[in-house]
Amino acid sequence: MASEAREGIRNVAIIAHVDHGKTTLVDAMLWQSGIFRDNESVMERVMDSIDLEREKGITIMAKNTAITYRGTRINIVDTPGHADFGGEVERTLKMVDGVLLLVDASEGPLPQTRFVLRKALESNLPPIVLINKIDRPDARPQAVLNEVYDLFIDLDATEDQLDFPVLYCNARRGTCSPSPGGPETTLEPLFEEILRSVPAPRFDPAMPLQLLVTNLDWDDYVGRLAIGRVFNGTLSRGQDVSLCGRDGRVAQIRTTGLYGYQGLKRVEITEAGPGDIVAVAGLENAGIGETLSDRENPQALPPILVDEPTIAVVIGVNSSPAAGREGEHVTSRKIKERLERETLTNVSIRVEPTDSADSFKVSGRGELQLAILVEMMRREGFEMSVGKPEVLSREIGGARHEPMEALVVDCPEVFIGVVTQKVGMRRGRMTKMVNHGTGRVRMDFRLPSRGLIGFRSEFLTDTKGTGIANHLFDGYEPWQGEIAHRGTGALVADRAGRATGNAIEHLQPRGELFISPGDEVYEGMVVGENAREADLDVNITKEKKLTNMRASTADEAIHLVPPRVMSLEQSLEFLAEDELLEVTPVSLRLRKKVLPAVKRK
Ligand SMILES: Nc1nc2c(ncn2[C@@H]2O[C@H](COP(=O)(O)OP(=O)(O)OP(=O)(O)O)[C@@H](O)[C@H]2O)c(=O)[nH]1
Ligand SMILES: [Mg+2]
Repeated sequence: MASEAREGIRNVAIIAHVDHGKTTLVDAMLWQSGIFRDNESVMERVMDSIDLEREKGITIMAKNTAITYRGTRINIVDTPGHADFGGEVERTLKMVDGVLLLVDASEGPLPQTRFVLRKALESNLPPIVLINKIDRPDARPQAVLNEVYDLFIDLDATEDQLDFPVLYCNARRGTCSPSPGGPETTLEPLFEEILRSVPAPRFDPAMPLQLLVTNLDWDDYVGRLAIGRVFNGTLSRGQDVSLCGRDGRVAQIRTTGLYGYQGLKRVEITEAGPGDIVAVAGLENAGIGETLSDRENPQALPPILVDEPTIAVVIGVNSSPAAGREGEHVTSRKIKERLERETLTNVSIRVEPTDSADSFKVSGRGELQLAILVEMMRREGFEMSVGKPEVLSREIGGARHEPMEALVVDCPEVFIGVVTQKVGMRRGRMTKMVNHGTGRVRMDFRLPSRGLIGFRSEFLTDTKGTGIANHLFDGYEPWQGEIAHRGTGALVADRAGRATGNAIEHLQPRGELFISPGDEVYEGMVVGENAREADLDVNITKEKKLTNMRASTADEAIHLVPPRVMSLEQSLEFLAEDELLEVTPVSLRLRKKVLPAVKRK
């Protein structure tokens, strides 16, 4: 039993629904702790340090930082809010003794608020509730606080847990207040509250060293770094230790470096004790969920369990005629190695072999998570082919069950009809509808995860970009029946060559094209979407017939509709069963699995 407290340290995680302001709050906490010089230029959302995070404006990986407030070191872990990265949040919670739960003052609790709060309450972590973005003109802090109480009650919070402290924040300005509309000050009340209501780390002095690896990082000088929290005992630089694997094996290792955090920097330290969050070098083979322990008396901590994956794609070698021209890593061996490396750092991703030695089944928490992995690989120089995302069904009691989602839609009243109709077509049921009286409504649905594939882009079109849709995995239910996917066929190139303006002009009444004149195509490549249900083989390389009669110049001008350019996620959503997405560092091409037209008939 843990029996002593290590004063002088507090470990907190910041959790919330996507975009509610976690990373922005960390900025303000860093500034006010005096980590940066007054005139230092620091980019916004500085913790979102990965290129893709900055491009997409979302946090993908949990990251830690540390500040010192009145002599106490506060380790802060910023977590991603998007549901697909829920695995990051789950394991982050292992490192901390309390959480800051942020809730947008206008949007209120959303599906991921529920997910992260449930995980925090299950782990008995005391929450500090921060109603953020109180500067929003549509802020409704009092109502949102009531919704937060309801959520706590709904999650069976104990009396103690219901007694949470609340602060009202403007993370962008770095201010907070004890009451809505009250006087705003610096974040000092927040720092004080952390000291008061987050307990100091507790440990058992009789136990040997135990450090749980919860994250991995890379340093160009020292190589792989295992990041985790020391639960018991002490660890010094260059110490001989045991690494207890998830499979029960114990390896003997010598650590070569030990680092703590100070603001955004990693700093060398000589020793770490209970409650410290540190990075350790020298553990080339360490994986997430493993325990670093005493050399003589190794004692593993309970392994990290995260929710099961719900969606899978098949990733294989690029077998198109254009393969090998744009990428550096093209072999199945390279792809396999890369995918396996991913599973070491990302516990919610699984990789399994398939019938073919050239492709692998990769499972994860959602389309975005899988799309991000593919995007990272293409930036590293990989070429690959990716199949249509499929949900993972399960046998339960002899019957086929499928994953379900809770879907929360917020949109203007006028779109109630179209949204309920579209969700209905995807076998969704409305469970609740709240009219805020502001012209917008909030609708809760429950539908099969399958029904969400391709939903987002359609939803945005249907609500003219004004709707907000959020979803969260919500258990399994018996197979809900067929769901029609894409109601349209593909326009498929029937020969190799270069697309011509002439051919595009003649084909564009048939559907929407994805390519421009001069683009290279191959037989079996999908060049557009057919307005009709069936696929149509087309000659996209046809030159204009030369006639004896010169038409007037005005007649010659061709009118081309700009092609539809789809992102990686949109392309994955578009894919039909018999199609693949060809991904290279330069291009995304849709294609038929079977390329020759004669073999597809
Ligand atoms: N008006 C206003 N905007 C805010 C406030 N806090 C954050 N924002 C904005 O909200 C957006 C999202 O902020 P982030 O800090 O990236 O949110 P996050 O919770 O880290 O998002 P994920 O990590 O992707 O879940 C940014 O455009 C911020 O500038 C606030 O107090 N007021
Ligand atoms: Mg963030």
